[in-house]
Order: sequence, then structure tokens, then C-alpha cells
Amino acid sequence: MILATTCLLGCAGDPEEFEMPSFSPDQAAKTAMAALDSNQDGQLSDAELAACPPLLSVKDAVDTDGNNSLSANEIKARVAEYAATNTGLQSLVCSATVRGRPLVGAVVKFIPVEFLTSAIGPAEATIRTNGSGVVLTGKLPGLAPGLYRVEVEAPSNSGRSIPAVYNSESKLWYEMNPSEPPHPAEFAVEMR
Ligand SMILES: [Ca+2]
Ligand SMILES: [Ca+2]
Repeated sequence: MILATTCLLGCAGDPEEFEMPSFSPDQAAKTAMAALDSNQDGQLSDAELAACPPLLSVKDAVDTDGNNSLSANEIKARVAEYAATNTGLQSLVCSATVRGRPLVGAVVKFIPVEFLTSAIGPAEATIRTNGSGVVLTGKLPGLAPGLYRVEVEAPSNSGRSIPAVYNSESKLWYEMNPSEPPHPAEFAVEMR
């Protein structure tokens, strides 16, 4: 009798092999400050964070000294938290709706913020008839810890287009931080 060999995640030579996130908290903080600290005062104000809507959205959680702006050390600490969870992919199901109804066939994209692009990759989910979609990184289910900009694209054969505020000009975001209770990944789209 021949037993089938099973190939669990991480088979050598598998092109879909998942690489663990390679966070460099110091480098990520430097990259964020270089990109966003326009007046070079070492602090990211709301006006400066507007250029990175996901980071502005999680500002209160990252602003641990409570001075209403973000420093390199605060960003570094947040990225170190992602790294400390030592998590590869955390399973995530998202939803996308329009007027409360499933946006069937829509693609929800999770794109790492620029200061994390060297650590983590993009992921996406396709919304099924039940209104939800399993987030996949490559072909593997799950999303790596980190901070993402989220874009929702219309089903390719729908003839509909979703307004730019949900994709090319999106302010939607998601943070996967396994050290905190999970955020719901629910994205409501308004279309006329
Ligand atoms: Ca500044
Ligand atoms: Ca602060």
C-alpha cells in the first residue's frame, strides 16, 4: 500500500511557499518619517499623516505618549509589536457590501503601507454570494500582521465601477495586529 505524502505549508521548492514577514522596526520607522515628516520636526502631525490614511486611522493606538502626533519611536514600537507576535498569516474573512447587500465578485485588496512593503506582501479576497471572502496571501489563506491600505474593485464583468474613493483614492484601511482583538474587516461601499 502506498501512502500519499502530504505536503504541508513550506514545502521546499514550492513556488507558493510563504515567507515569514521580515519586519525591521527601526528601518520602517525611518522610512515612514522620511516619507511623511514634511517639516522635519521629528513628529507626524495629522496634516502630515493625511498622506498615509491607514496610519492616520490608527494614530490614537500608536500615539503612546498621547501628544497627538507620532514619533519614529512610536512607529518603531508598533512595528515591533507586529514582529513580536511571530505570526505568519492570521486567518481573516472580510465582507464588502453596497447598501447592505453583498458586492458579489468584488475584489478586496490589502496593500501594505509603503513603510512596510519590504516586510510584508499584498493579499486579496473575492466576495462570494454570502457576502464574505477569505483573504488570501498568494494562494494561502490569511493576512500577515501589519498595516494595509484597502481597495475595493468592482466585479470584472459587472459593468459597474466603484468610485475612486474606494480604490485609487481609497482611505479604507485594515490593521492586522494579533496582539489585539481583531478588527472586523467590513467594507461598505456607496454607489449611485
Ligand atoms: Ca512633522
Ligand atoms: Ca506621540
